[in-house]
Amino acid sequence: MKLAIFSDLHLGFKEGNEREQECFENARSAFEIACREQTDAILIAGDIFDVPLPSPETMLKAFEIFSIPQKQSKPELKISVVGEKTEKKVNFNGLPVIAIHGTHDYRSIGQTNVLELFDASGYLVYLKMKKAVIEKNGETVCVHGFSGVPEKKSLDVLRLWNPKPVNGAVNILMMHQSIMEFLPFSDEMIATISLSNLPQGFDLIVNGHLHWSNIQKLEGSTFLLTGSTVTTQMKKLEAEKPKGVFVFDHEKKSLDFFELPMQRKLFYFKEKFSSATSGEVLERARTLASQAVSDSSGLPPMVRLKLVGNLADGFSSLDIDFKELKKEFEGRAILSISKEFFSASFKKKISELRGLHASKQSIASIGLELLEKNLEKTSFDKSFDVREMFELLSENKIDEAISLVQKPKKD
Ligand SMILES: [Mn+2]
Repeated sequence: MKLAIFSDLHLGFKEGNEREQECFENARSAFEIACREQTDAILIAGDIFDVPLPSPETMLKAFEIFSIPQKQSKPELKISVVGEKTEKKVNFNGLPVIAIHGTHDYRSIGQTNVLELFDASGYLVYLKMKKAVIEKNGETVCVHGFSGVPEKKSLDVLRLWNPKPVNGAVNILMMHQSIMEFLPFSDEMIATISLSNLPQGFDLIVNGHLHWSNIQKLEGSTFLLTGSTVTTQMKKLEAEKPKGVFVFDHEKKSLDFFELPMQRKLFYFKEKFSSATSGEVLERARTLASQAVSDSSGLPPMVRLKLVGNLADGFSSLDIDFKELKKEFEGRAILSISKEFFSASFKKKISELRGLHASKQSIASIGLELLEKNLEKTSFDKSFDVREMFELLSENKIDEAISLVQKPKKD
């Protein structure tokens, strides 16, 4: 059995913007690759839609795109959806699509989401804490669908659901969550699941949500980040990897990647300046944008310019206006430019810090100085021995510090 896998189509992304067709064109290409590669089913790991309530315009285009696999000849296979206490045989047309919801197309419990609508219309098989059992010529693939849940609760919910691989089948877990190892910092609002928390015994774990693709070998398993089919954020990681479709071969347990044709390229530049004039910054931005334009064919590229550093005396960040530059590249590139230049006062603070560093004061003496400075502003000023107070505080002797405040100064 061959399964096409992709994710995060974000249909409706940038509605009303010059990029509004891109999500649909890329989604169309992804479905066409799945058909061309003669796969037996398509798996989509969430965020089919960009918003929970897509506009009728988006819905119409989505139905047109989802009718592409429906026109394929029906593969010789049987699908049933199995829940904790339920089992339902699925009737489908053409090439079946099996999907979970993500974060963008998620609606609260009790509200109907768009995927349920597409499921009821026979366009896809929607899994929410359920598994799809696919059987073909005596072979079975089980797709366990863990639809997106809020990150803070995701580890708890995953443990509660506790998916178990089915014996004698090739097991795929499909999810849509942040994974700690792929984030630059730790925050339980953003991720609670780490690779080590993932359940054992699955041949392949497919995750949507993060928009760049990646394959990582785990013990006895493969962890696949599908990436999105459309670039939604001009991030460095998204610039490095092309968008596409993975094809999983259940016998070889292999993954092949097929790039989407005609995808808009993203160029990411981080440029550091030192004592630059506003003219020099603008000229460099122009050169980089021109370079991106000449290095791409097809759709005008997205160019992300991150300009940092400091400016020459007498120049301020406010002097640099990219309006003209953006106009100059209209129709040739989509520019997104950010500037982070140190201002004079910020530079002064840095030089003060450098001065402190150069004077080689110990952390304790810097702390004592700060405490003295802060006390000067209070009524406690000079009412007790500051050094003694600092020592008590640094040793966490809070009660003694309080009694020091209460008793008069010795000298
Ligand atoms: Mn997404």
